[in-house]
Amino acid sequence: MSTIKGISQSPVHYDGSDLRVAIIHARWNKTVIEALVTGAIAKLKERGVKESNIVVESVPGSYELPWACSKVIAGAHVQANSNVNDLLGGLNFGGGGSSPKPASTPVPAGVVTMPNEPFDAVIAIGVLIKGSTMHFEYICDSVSHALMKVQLDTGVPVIFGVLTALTDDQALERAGLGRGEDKGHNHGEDWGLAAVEMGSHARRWG
Ligand code: DLZ
Repeated sequence: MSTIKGISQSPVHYDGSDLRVAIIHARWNKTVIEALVTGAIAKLKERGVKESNIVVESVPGSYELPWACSKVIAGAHVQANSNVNDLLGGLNFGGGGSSPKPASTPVPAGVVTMPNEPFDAVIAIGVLIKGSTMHFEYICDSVSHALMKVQLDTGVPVIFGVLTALTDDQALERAGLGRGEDKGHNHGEDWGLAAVEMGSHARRWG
């Protein structure tokens, strides 16, 4: 059965060639995170955002995303890799393997100091998958509220790239990695487009 759900395309083609965008991603549930970050970067670049204006940083889990977004927006002394290819190669989960758990300290491939220029938008990417305790509910609730607070407090749009999935399959399908015939849709792509649109709005609306 077809669905009526989903975002409709904007009538305006937003140009990202002048925008700076940060992607902050959690390292829990690596396979899904990698696909989402890759999808977001692909759409940022498709809309003209320059590689040198895309900064990717990671934190252990989704719970850390609001603090990291807030610090990155404030221009804290974070380090960023020199280009997106380094970053993609170095989404940097350490080790390899298929463990859904967070990996060890990121490898600092091509690290440079992030220029202290403002970001037009930040994309916070995490994948929360429900377990057998209440942990999931608490993290979903606090992270979604805190990310909203960060964007309202700072005035910088924060794109809500946090999947809150009840099952592994739900998470995989929302990253275009579904195990069935229908692979699903990569929501990271939507978040990349949303960042360009909201970054453009932020420029116009101040
Ligand atoms: C602890 C935890 C659990 C159980 N599940 C997830 C998850 O599914 N996705 C995710 O991004 N993070 C998870 N975490 C880690 C927390 O977000 C956080 O990193 C730790 O509680 C440390 O503050």
